[in-house]
Amino acid sequence: MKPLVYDTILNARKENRTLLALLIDPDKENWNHLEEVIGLANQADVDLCFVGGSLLTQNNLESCLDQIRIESDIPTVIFPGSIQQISETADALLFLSVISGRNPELLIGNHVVSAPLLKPLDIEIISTGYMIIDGGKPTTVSYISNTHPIPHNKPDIAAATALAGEMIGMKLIYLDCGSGADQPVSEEMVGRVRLAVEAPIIVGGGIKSPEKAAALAKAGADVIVIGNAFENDSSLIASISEAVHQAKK
Ligand code: 1GP
Repeated sequence: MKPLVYDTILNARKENRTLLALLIDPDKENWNHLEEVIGLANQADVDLCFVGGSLLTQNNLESCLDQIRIESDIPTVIFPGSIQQISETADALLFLSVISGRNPELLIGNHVVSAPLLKPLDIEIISTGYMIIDGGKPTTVSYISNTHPIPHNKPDIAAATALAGEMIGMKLIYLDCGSGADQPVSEEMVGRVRLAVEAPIIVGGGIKSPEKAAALAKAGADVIVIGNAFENDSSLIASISEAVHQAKK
């Protein structure tokens, strides 16, 4: 039996290791490329496979999860952009509350609608305080969420928001500049959030190099999430995986 995804992340945190998550947007991948990417992720010991997107216009979530399951043992985690993105084929689902924003639907409304649908499913639900950080340009998530991102240079706001999320009971904190952001979350912000909370911290959005991934891991990220950079250049999977896994050694 596979270990629970949350336990995997918590153990990494306790052992001072950072995990790498490959983000697959089921709308964007063409299937041949997906096979290659999953093969490279297997070889590079990628730890988690996040699946989802802020705006999915095709109905590919289920087939994408199926394909990953056939070709890999990497645990799959739904990173839902909407309440339509639910499937029992995944190992876990991030139950996201957009705590950086003040949109009641994304703080509790969608949760009320989706909780009864999730309850009967055999899937691990992980409550996650999701924080959208300004990454230099509007991203799909900042537009679709109808919220203001936390300014890039305001680590204190990020730390206070993460602390509030943890006090409310959220088990993970996710700092995200959004898919394809010009600049990722700063090391300073990750460091401030690290000092503020005990909960594991996920960092994503706009990370494109092994150096940046390693720097964010050293600053305190427990999981680094990368989508676009791997989609554009799958050879980065091996080098970024090594950089993330070695960062705290
Ligand atoms: C976005 O954190 C993810 O929600 C990953 O972003 O696609 O820019 O790597 P990228």
